[in-house]
Amino acid sequence: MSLPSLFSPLRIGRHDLAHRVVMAPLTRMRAGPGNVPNGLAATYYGQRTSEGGLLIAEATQVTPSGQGYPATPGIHSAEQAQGWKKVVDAVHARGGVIFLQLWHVGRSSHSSFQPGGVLPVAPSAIAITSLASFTPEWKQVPYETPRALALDEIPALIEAYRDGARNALAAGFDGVEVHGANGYLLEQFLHSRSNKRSDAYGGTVDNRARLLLEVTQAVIEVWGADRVGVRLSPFNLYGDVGDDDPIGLYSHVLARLAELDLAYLHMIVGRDGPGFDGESPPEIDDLRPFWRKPLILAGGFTGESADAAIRAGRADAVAFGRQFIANPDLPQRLRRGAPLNAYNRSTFYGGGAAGYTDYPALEMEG
Ligand code: 8OZ
Repeated sequence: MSLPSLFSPLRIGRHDLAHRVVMAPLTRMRAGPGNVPNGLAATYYGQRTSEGGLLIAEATQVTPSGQGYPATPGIHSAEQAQGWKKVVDAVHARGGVIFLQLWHVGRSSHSSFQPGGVLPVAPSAIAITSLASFTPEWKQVPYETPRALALDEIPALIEAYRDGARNALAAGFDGVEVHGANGYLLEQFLHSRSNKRSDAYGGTVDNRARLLLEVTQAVIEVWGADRVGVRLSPFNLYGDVGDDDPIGLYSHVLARLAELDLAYLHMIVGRDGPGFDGESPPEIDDLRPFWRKPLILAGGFTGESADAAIRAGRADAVAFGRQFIANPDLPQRLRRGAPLNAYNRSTFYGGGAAGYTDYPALEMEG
């Protein structure tokens, strides 16, 4: 089994990749005190590095108010940037390319995470009702009704992403990915179900896309467009988002992002959120005409289906999540057609080395 399309080189922006098996950004909730990535994180990412392979580091809050889960890493303090530098060094030592995913959860938070214990912020004062929130103590509680951001608060939010982008640059990353997916802040602004604003950031698709585009522009000013990617989940409903007309919205978003000359666009094919096991909606391919630069797809692919998607021009690279958790040497295994380790969902979030750095690699063959 050789999977020739998956194992062909690809240039994304400023970087040459040796193959197209990408490690998806994966929340693991194992950061240390101060939400600093610890030594285990350096081991974990180092283990998952292949020569010329792209890793997208887990969603990382750009500001304290952007946190909504326990022990997720940040990129707003010098200590966090130092912790990330150890991760980056471990990946570079093995010849890998690593981007950091810049994150703000918006209303998917709880006042117990917020500085001063205030309510989380959102485009509109609409609570998530289909899910429970975490607290910093790992309790599950109902989501609160968030506070709608005032128009004059939005520039500071954009500056938080810019600062996070600067800190990621100082930590030595190779690029950054703007998290515009999975029901978090930027998707709350994009989708009609969560954005009921009547100012310049709500209403028309132009207005709902404005914050994503302004944040992406600010990040580009730090990094250059050829080291910036954007992740979207056009059909996502997780986190009580969802759009009345996803093709109308995202054809606009992609056309506008295309003007920015990004390194890549990264789209999740599924309808659901973290860990979905469903079928890909065929509509994702309806968006392909609006994006001709490198496209990464993610969501339930196998080596074979990834290779076929690339061969068919549906994608240029494919990101793997759960399989990468359980298989530190996933690219080598896929290339050889080797069996995969099964993943253990109970150790996805929180804890230490178990289910994090103790999945075995294939024994090296002579
Ligand atoms: C799983 C648990 C918490 C957050 C995402 C950042 O889905 C996440 C996430 C995943 O994008």
